[in-house]
Amino acid sequence: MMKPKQCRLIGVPVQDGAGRRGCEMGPSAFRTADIAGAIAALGHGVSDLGNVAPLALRPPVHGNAALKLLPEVAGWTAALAEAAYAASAGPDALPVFMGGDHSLAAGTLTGLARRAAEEGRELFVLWLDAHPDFHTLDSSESGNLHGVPMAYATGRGGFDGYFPEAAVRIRPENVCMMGIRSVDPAEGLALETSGITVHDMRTIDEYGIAPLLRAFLRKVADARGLLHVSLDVDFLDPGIAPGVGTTVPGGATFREAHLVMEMLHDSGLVSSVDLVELNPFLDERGRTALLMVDLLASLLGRRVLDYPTRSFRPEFTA
Ligand code: B3U
Ligand code: MN
Ligand code: MN
Repeated sequence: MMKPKQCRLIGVPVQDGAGRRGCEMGPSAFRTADIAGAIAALGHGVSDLGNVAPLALRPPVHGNAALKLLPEVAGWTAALAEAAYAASAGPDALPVFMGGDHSLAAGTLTGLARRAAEEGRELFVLWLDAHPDFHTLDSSESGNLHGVPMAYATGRGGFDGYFPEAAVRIRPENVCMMGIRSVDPAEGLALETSGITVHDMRTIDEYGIAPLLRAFLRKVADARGLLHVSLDVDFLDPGIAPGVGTTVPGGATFREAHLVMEMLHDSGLVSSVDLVELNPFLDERGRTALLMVDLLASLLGRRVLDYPTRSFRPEFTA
């Protein structure tokens, strides 16, 4: 069970890492969907720290001519690493980063890893996404930098001099990806030997999402780790979450996604969250923003049934 938290909302209106414009409207859509009210209704503290602004950096021109807006994304990364470090201070802190495209995770992951190391803990990451975002600056073909944050945060080479130097890298063995169903060849090759746990949709179909997640949560608990959840809208099936620039068929269902969030709540392990890739310009009457807020609410303890019939669950009767 999750204890009452001090939730800190941080808007990250970055769209420079995505191939389509619109993610800069994400933080406004989350606020319009009353993300703060949903959190407060669950008994947690909530404060809105406003939006982060990027630093102005001038990294050298990179040899990969496809890369788009590298100085801008590097500037966001530097600002976010500091913001994430600051917002994660205190035993009950739970920062929620409202994106913004997924390039923001380059900053949040490294800032949170630094915080964890300072507390003598390790950061674990549950990466819920259709994509692994495991490109290096050299291997990206689209040039969209929302495709690189996991490579950067786990210390893959080639970022030196272009992105801010990361004080602490995340151990690939501490990362679990779920929902993966769109992987470029260079990413697939690198993932294979990376040590990252990758549960693609085929694995989820075959085993069910619950036992896969349960195994990872046990690992986090055994290590007394901190757990960051990075939720990309395209983890979800486009049929329920159309408000995203990169729709990939065959995503997580409404039921799978809520179950993940409920299990995360029950684990009591989550210490920070990214909500990324929401593109309100492509959404239908706010339904994707509202669904993302509902998923966050499940993660923070909202439940449908709250009486003893829940004990029919096997782990209660065994
Ligand atoms: N791997 C592709 C596609 C992609 C990655 N992340 C998103 N799309 N959202 C790329 O562009 O690097
Ligand atoms: Mn992503
Ligand atoms: Mn994605």
